[in-house]
Amino acid sequence: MTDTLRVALVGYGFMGAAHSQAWRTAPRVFDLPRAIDMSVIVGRNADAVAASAEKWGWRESATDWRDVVTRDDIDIVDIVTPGHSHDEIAIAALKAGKHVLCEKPLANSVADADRMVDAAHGSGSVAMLGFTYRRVPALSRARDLIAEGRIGTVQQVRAAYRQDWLVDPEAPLSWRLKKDEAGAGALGDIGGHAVDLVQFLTGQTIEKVSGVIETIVKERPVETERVGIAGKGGDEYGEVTVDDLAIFTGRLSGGALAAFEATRFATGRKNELTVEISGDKGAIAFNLEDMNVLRVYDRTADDLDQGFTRVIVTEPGHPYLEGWWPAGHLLGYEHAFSHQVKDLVEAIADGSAPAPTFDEGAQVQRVLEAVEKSSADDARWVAV
Ligand code: SOE
Repeated sequence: MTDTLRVALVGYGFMGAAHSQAWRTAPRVFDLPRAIDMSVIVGRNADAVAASAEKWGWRESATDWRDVVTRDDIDIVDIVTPGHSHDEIAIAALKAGKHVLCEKPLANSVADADRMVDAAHGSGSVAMLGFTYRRVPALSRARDLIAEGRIGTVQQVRAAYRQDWLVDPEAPLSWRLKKDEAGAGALGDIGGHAVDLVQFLTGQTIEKVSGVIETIVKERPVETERVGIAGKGGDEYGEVTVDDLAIFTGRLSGGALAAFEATRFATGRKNELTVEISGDKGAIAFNLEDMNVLRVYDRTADDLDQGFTRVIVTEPGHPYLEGWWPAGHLLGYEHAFSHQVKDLVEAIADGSAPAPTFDEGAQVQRVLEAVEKSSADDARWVAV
């Protein structure tokens, strides 16, 4: 391996844009132990991927990931394709000795996820999963506070990821609404974030679940053009094969009960991810729509002074803030992707395993699959 890490990005949709920006920005903002070369971006449509290469700053473009992941001049394969192709691409890249960054979900099924875990274990390479919200500074800070015991014993958890981009029944049948490509609907796409965050923040795993998933609009216009996440539809209709909405309960390994919601039908909620962890000494609360803020409650404070404190997580001492702006100058959605690149590059340089690992990704898939099983059996409790 050279001192420069040469990156291949497989995929060029919404996540392709986010990851490209991070590969470009992270080395400019953070003092990384290795230089980055944005070597090649891969996609099936030659013209479209060439245009993305030009726009986002990749040196070349290619149409076949199989050729690219075995190239001698590539060190890292970053996978941002839909979930159904993650296992094949990641396993081939790991076999070829490459480090892998894979967007969530790890895979569309537990079986595929387990094969990826096996490939990662035997590889000697770094394999990291892109549950990027862990690297929003306010959430990284929340994790530290909980680990330090600031809220005491976790007694109750609420996590809800709410969007509304499918409320319109004419919103087209994009790949995110097809089980064979996306694996699951709201449950897998955004419920997975909620599950990962609760496990990350509490340091506990979800051991059993009970829940219901539902598809509200069962047929939609077939997508004719991909634009953003919603796309454009035509006159032909096709079946929606994933859930629109999931509501479930989980029992954490420490004993607390957690309430989860993942929906694309929360009218008016564009991309609201809320997490609240309540303990016997205090609580933390976070809302992605106000993502620089962490609300912290201290039950040990004087009775007359109690209340949630609105902490603005932009101090240079807060996680990841050392590279950015003076205190109080806010960060946004894209910054966590640069933090992800920073942690990946540092882990490659020092030979450590960056979280989330593929094992953690497979565990999230187990939780999601258990929710599907529970829903199919009248919300019975299902062990993970
Ligand atoms: C679409 O629902 C989506 O882009 C998810 O796929 C992402 O993981 C989430 O960050 C935002 O919403």
